[in-house]
Amino acid sequence: MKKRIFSGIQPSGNLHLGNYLGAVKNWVALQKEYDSIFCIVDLHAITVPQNPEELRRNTLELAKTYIASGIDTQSATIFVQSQVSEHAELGWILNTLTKMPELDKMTQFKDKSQEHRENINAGLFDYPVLMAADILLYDTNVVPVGEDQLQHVELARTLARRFNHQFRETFTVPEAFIVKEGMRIMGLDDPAKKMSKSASSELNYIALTDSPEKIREKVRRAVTDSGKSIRYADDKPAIRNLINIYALLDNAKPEDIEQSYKGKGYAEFKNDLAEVIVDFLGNFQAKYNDINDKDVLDILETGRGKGKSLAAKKMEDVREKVGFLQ
Ligand code: ATP
Ligand code: LTN
Repeated sequence: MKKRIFSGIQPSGNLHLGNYLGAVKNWVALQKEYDSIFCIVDLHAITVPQNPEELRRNTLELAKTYIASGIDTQSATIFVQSQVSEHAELGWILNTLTKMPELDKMTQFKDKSQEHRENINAGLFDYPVLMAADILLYDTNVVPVGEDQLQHVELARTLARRFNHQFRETFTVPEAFIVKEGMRIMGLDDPAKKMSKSASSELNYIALTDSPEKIREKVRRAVTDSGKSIRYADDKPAIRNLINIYALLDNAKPEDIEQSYKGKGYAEFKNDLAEVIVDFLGNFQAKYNDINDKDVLDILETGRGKGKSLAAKKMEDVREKVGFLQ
């Protein structure tokens, strides 16, 4: 039997190259080898305020993004988290096994509560427990995510073990899967911070929907390091990040790219990088625009059915073990 992967992204706005290179690209690479479930985590998205109409639109657009990126809708399952109510139910039970200090130390919570000072709600704090429920409901073996999610996967492992210990063997203990180069794509305007869709400046990220003109402008204006040469080195974080993006999109090794720009300047490198991105996103956007809403709704409906049947079975076992009347 194939091992299972499970991952998800929040439908909270335009995806950027960091999301694609850190997450979706790896899903596409892994989907043949694994039984794959890809979720659109709308329950997570509402931990920061969402406009209902936009949330609905973003949910459909994210499903399209998965498909246009190459997720095989015949073999993989794509579904919307809120349509399988077991996620919230298991989340509640896992809450009672989670200790406050385990959530208090989460970097994402610290960052997000800084960003949303006016709305530090209990859901934002509890976010990693719901994520653990997502993962554990499906006996997930492997969770492909960007590096920023490692702490959360670690909590899912802890909760699986804790539940198993307290109530007998129930959950598979999952492992994170992280690709080194894609693990953290940094902001184009600030290579010290990760590329983020909630960044304050548009120059931080390249959205998957950006036009060729916008891409060229953003790459041209991306910050660079001191010096003139194209070097792939830790003390050149800006160029290192740009080389990573180039290498991942071109399926090349960063060292080979460094080699081929020996003696050449930033301008030439940036021009070429912009064209690599324009090409890649041109292809992506053509596929995206080809997908119609009706097909996406059908795919999500099938996904809901598959998700529901797996999750319902798991929850029966959980309820029995916890001591709820069946
Ligand atoms: P925000 O920055 O607004 O919180 P986000 O861009 O981090 O949102 P998420 O929905 O939290 O988006 O992340 C979706 C997936 O993309 C996760 O697996 C995450 O690890 C990955 N990811 C996000 N940003 C990056 C990045 N800069 N580099 C690599 N992977 C990333
Ligand atoms: N927390 C993740 C999104 C997410 C997820 C998951 C990823 C929610 N549930 C389960 C993997 C598995 C994020 O912010 N990127």
